[in-house]
Amino acid sequence: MNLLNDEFYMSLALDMAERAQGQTEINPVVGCVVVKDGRVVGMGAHLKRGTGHAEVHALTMAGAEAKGATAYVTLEPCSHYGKTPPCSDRLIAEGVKRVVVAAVDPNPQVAGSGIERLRSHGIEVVTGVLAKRSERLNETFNKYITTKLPFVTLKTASTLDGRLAARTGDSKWISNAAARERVHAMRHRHQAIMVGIGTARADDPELTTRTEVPGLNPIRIVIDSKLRIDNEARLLDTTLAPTIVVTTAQADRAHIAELESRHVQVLICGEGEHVDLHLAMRRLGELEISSILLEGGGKLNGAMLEAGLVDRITLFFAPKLIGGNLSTFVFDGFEKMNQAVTLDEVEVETLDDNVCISGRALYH
Ligand code: AOF
Ligand code: ZN
Repeated sequence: MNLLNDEFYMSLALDMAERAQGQTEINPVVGCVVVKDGRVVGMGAHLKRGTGHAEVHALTMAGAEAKGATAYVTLEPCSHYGKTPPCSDRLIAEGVKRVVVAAVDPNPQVAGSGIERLRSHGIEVVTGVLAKRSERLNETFNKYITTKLPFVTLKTASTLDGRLAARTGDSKWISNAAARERVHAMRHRHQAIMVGIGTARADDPELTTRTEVPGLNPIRIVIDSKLRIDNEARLLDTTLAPTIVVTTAQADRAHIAELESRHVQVLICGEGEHVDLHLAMRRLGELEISSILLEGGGKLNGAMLEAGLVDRITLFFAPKLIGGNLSTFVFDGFEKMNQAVTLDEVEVETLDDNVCISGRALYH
């Protein structure tokens, strides 16, 4: 990456976008670099929903230098009035000569119209520069803006034989320190974290982000069909982060009232024995939750997988064998191997002696 070309500046813009992952809520992460006569004259990133877009920050920094410059933007400049005015109009008004774009904005309100608008004003537009990297950074946004459903990343930390605890339930620790640190960074990057009631009762987790420097805590979601959550559970302390408990119409009314009095939001999703997970995802989407880190346990992992609701699978393996039957995925299983959920675009990484395997979930 030392050639002075479009990719050189675009990768700088992508680096900025990458560092803002986790802090833009339902908005995408976007970076922008403005270059004039061989010098960077402005840089910016979208940092918070409702505040300036990347282009606005970069153009403001560039000031008069923006005239005749090239702008590198990791996402197609917007063409609509959202919480902020259209970036394409601002680029036109500043007299930018050339715009280089990584990915097209899948938002139906934009979807190519930002690029069209620039071109119709005589601006040269180049698209697709490092597009894959930008699309990967915004995979949660890309799903949410087109479906209004949260993007679900299923994460497990298990032994090599796929167990998430010893047979007594002891699970501290399976993963090494590097893998655990990585999981906390994933919490920072997701808007919400979700567990089943089994895990909530067994581990009494806090589900906060504990990293070397402070990160953002995700909204905690507990799937609790029979409303068995303990009144003393740490998850009910909403001073740390908001908590949503998802249950069914069969749940005890007095218990619901008790949770609500502690500022826990209770969602009724389904009339039957179990939470209707499809409905739960729709309701969580309506609450503007665009990304969920699913941290199990085995039953909820199995149910979410079986329901086809998982988008990315990230599995951390420690080089240990423990036996027993506390598995990372508990469900009846598919009948034939060709029905298996497979991982697409697989990435493998070693973290000291642990291995992380990640990919997009593909259903057949
Ligand atoms: C850009 N540059 O930096 C971002 C863009 O409500 P608003 O005004 O913030 O608009 C949000 C939409 O704008 C979002 O859904 C996406 O389509 C686009 N985000 N566009 O040109 C940016 N963050
Ligand atoms: Zn914009």
